[in-house]
Amino acid sequence: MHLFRKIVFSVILFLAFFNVIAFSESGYRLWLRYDIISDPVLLQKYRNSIRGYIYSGNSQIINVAKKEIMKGLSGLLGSEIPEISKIKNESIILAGTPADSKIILSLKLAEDLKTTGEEGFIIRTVKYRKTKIIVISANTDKGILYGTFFFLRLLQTHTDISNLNIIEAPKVKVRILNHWDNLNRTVERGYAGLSLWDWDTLPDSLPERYTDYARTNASIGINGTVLTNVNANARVLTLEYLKKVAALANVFRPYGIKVYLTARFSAPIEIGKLKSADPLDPEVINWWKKKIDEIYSYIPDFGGFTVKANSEGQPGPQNYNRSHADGANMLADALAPHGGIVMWRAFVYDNNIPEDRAKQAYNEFVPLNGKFRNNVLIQVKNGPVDFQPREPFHPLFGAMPETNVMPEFQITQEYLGASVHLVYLAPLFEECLKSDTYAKGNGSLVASVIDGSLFGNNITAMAGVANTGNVENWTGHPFGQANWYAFGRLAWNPYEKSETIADEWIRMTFSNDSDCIEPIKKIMMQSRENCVNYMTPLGLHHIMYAGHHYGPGPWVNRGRRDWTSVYYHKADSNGIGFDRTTAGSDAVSQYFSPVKDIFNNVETCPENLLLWFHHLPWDFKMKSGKTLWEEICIKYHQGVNAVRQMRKDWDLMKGCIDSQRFEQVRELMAKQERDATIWRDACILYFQTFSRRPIPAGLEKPLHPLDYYINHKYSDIPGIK
Ligand code: GCV
Repeated sequence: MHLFRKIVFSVILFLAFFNVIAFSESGYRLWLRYDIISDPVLLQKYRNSIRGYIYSGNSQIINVAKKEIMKGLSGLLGSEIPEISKIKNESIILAGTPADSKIILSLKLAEDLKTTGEEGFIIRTVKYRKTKIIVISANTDKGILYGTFFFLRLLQTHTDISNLNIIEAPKVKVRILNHWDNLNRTVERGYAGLSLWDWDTLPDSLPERYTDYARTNASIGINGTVLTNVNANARVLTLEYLKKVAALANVFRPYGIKVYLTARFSAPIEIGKLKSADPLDPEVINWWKKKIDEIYSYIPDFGGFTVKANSEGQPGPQNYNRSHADGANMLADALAPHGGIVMWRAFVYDNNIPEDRAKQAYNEFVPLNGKFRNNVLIQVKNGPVDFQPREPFHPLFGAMPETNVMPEFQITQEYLGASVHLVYLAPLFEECLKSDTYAKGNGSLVASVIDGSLFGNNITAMAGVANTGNVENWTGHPFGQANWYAFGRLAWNPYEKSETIADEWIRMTFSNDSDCIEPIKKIMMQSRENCVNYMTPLGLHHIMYAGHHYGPGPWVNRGRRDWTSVYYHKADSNGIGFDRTTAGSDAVSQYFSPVKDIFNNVETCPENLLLWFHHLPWDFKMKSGKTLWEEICIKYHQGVNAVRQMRKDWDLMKGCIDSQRFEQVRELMAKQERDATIWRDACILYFQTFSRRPIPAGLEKPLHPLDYYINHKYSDIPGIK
């Protein structure tokens, strides 16, 4: 290294070790920060093990993998690591497919590579001549790219790399973000600024952020992105927009990411000037075929469509008395010759049907089991209502054995505090994925439905509604980044543990110091339960402020019945909760036994879902010995107290991370406590109008009367009007 650079580098290192300078960081780099390894002993070990790299192959993907290893190594090891052309005696990284590298071919990895498929990889320490080298190999260049990011993660998380033997392959084929982004750059349920896609300046202007978006996603294995809102605008399918979409696809392609769009079902009328959008009308069929051929002429690897049809006012096949299968199959047939897929959403419910909303998707879709084409997936939200802080898993998981079913998780925090509340969502995702559906007896986890292992599906997928926007740190709340990260990691491996994911993320995003990791992990791991407690404890759900869903609104009783809170909590002078037992709406019967029986029986129903399934008297005796009313009050208080504790715990993290992100989180936590308290007091006061019981002794009294909360406006919350 040049002497001057060496000196500068040593000074920085010295200052960093002694925490002399309060680094400030915007968060833009997410978990790909690649700052120098802070442990000098480990740094030296890594330097000794990596003296150069060779990447065989010459595709766009290999080129970006090479760029990444160069960037990653030079940052993490603090000096440029040379790309070399031949191995002499040094420790190096050798990356490539057996087809591209004779040395790798000679290593006889063929057996292991049989298990890694199109996107998996092997990372192995092998002896080559007289020295140890690290091999990253795969069947495809994409596998090499994923292996590269995985390897860098090992360094970022300070893992011992002296004897590596890693074989990885994704368990889910399509790992995809859904952007609810509109063409005018507003984002439905977006709390992090405007849409990332600047449609006005596309296709000519391609800012670096597009590439960083692709890099970031590739680093966690995300391989698809639906650019547009499911409440779709047909205009994105016009030539003007297809050129813009193609420009984005060109940026994303080298990172293994395909673009997808939302298809507005009435597009043949709106932009095709047809009279109908009937999926069985030959003119309509032909219009879509031509449109799809046109899309592929601009974007040869276009992924396909996500469709919201006959849901919340969106048009769909039922407008023509056709079924969801008729609609989905019509699009699927036109996409099939190009290898495209349809992700058809099952988020359907109708206020005119007097049936429990939680039952409607199952009722509509189960009769269609087996009627969808092979390239159709039914996209099912994790729970039967709508991304609540806690819901039981959706009964459609396991109920359509001859249909491809994929989950949709919400990364953006529509119902969990937007970009203000620190809520780590991986435990919520994990709770759903690890639920046992019993569809084929004990051990039929949701994860096994969606990875295709339970029913042997030909195609598998997992979607997450993105929380990204054009704010500097991408997600608004610095911890919102963890939810994006966790989604990607769980889509790659739905059996992964949320705690492991948190550990990785903290190390890469904040610090590898265990004094920082453990307290931050504790904050993250408890945060979802805290949120449930101060918003919707014991199975309460959908009692949010009408429209924006940020604050409490248990009193909401106007407008569409199935959008009111009173529809869901059913509080009255006798008690509270939605009776979905066999004696009530019978939603429990949509689950396989014994899940059905467990939920149905008040004695065995998990208390955290009690009021989801049961309407119970205020004096119902809980396991704690308290009455239901007392327990509700206690839970709301526990939620707020936990946020207070979290603030104290965070304050101790000063010095662990840069001052900018530290202060930002600190300020957000203050708001979170304020608004969690509003949730607590508003809900307790409102429910007290029915329970007519005192708030148990020892609990804080509400700060204001109920009216104050009913009239409260949330003026300082990004994305909330
Ligand atoms: C994109 C909920 C949200 C809507 C969203 C809808 C959906 O109802 O409030 O904003 O629309 O879900 O998932 O389609």
